[in-house]
Amino acid sequence: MSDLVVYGSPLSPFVRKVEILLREKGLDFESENVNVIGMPDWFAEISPARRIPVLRDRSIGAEGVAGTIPDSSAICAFLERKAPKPAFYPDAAYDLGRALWFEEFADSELAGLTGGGIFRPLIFPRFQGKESDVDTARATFNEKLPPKLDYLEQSLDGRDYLIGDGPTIGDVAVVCVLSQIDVVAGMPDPKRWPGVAAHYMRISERPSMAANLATCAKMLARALPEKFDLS
Ligand SMILES: N[C@@H](CCC(=O)N[C@@H](CS)C(=O)NCC(=O)O)C(=O)O
Repeated sequence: MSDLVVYGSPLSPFVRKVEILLREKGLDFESENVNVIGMPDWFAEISPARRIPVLRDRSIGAEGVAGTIPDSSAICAFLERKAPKPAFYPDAAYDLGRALWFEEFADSELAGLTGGGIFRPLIFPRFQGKESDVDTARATFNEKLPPKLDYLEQSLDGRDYLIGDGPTIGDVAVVCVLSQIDVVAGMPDPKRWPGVAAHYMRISERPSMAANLATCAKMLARALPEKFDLS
C-alpha cells in the first residue's frame, strides 16, 4: 500500500499536474477515482471547495481530514518539499516568481477556457448521452483562446521552456490545461503558435504525462470516437 493517494479523475488537468510531479519525483502513489458529477459526501469532508484533486499522505493520517491536502498547487508545493529532486520550483527569486505566475495563469486564465469553454461543453453532455455544445467550444477556441496563446508564444520567445533550461511547475501547469483541448480536438495551429506547439510536445511526451494521457484516451474512447474539428 502506498502512503500517497490522489483522489480525483485523470481527466482533470489539476489531477494531471499532481500525477506528473509524483511520477517525475519517483514517488509511489495510488489513484482513487472521484467524479466531479455527483461528488460523494465523504469527499466533501476532505474537499471543502468540492473540487478535485485532494492528496492524502497516509503516513500523516489515514482517515478523515488528517493527512489530506486539497488543491493541486498546494499539493505540488508539498511534493517539492517532500521530494526535492528533481526540482520543479526554481531557486532564484525572479525565476520562482515567474514559475508560480505561469502556474497561476494556467490554472485560472487558461483552464477557464480549455476546461470550462472547450472540454466540458464537448464532453460532459456526451457522458450523459446528450449532444455536445460545439458552438460554445468553437467560439472559445477561435475567439477567446488566441490572445492567451499569443502571450505564451511571446513568453517562450523561441526557448524550450518558459523559465531557464528545464521544466518547472509553470511548464507543467500550462501543458496540463492545454491538453484539455488536445484530447478532444487536437492542439491549435502549430504554424500560428510554433513555440507553444513544440513546448506542448516536449512536456506531454515525457513518460510522466504520457501515462496520464494514455489513460484519458481510454476513458474518452467511447464518448469520443473521433476528435472535434473546432477550426
Ligand atoms: N484550484 C484547484 C482547481 C481544481 C478544480 O477546479 N477541479 C475541477 C475539476 S477539473 C473540479 O473539481 N470541479 C468541480 C465541479 O465542477 O463541480 C486546483 O488547482 O486543484
